[in-house]
Amino acid sequence: MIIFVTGASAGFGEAICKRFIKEGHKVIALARREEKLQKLQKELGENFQFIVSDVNDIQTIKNGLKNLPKNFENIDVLVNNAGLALGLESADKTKLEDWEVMINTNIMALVKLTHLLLPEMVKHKKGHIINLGSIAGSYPYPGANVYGATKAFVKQFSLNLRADLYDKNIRISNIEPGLSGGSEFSIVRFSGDKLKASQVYENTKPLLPDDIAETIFWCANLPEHININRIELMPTTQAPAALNVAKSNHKED
Ligand code: 8X3
Repeated sequence: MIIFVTGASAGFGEAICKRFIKEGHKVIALARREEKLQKLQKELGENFQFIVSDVNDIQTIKNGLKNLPKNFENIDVLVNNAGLALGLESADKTKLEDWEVMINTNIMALVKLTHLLLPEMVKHKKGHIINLGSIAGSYPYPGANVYGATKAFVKQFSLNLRADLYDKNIRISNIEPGLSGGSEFSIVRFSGDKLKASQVYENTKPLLPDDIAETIFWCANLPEHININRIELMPTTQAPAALNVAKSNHKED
């Protein structure tokens, strides 16, 4: 198979690339950081090809796809992995630019890449789009505001794609992880504050990039007549069970 992975230079993306390469598949990795991609190619060999681009820069991506070796045509699986959370502040204290960046990456880039690659998949009557959602798309929590909303979009977009494609042999899956460590996710969320990021995982056992890669690999390798619509996965140390109620000392009028 040929797998196109966005956000491929670290974390989930890197683990996904390695998982597929290990079984002899071909990977097209998309990321901005060229040195990281070059290093991965040295490690993983010629089955690992890459495109250096921002995930939103469709023209550069199109050119990159044209310049790949011939045997990297006809993408079987698109893994829309690139995404980020910025900040954990209450909605009234966030920066509008942070919201815009999350919407542009988590929604717009995913939509643009899907729009770019889906027609070819339909033409070949074969393809699988695997999106990286989040439990934040189903469960609200303080500070998730726009991040959670972008992931709710990804969930519903995935289900709606199924509605259009069920008779075209195209599979669509949304992978929705909970607390996940071992990636740059929290470092990015807290603007590079490594201490704050590490405290998120202190004294607990989060999911790791290899867990997500394994889930995606399984999903993509099931017999073609099986479509996994959604997978919600959490570490055993997490549960969706907090319903907060604010109390105040105000007397009733
Ligand atoms: C990552 C999971 O719980 O940080 O999307 O929102 S969470």
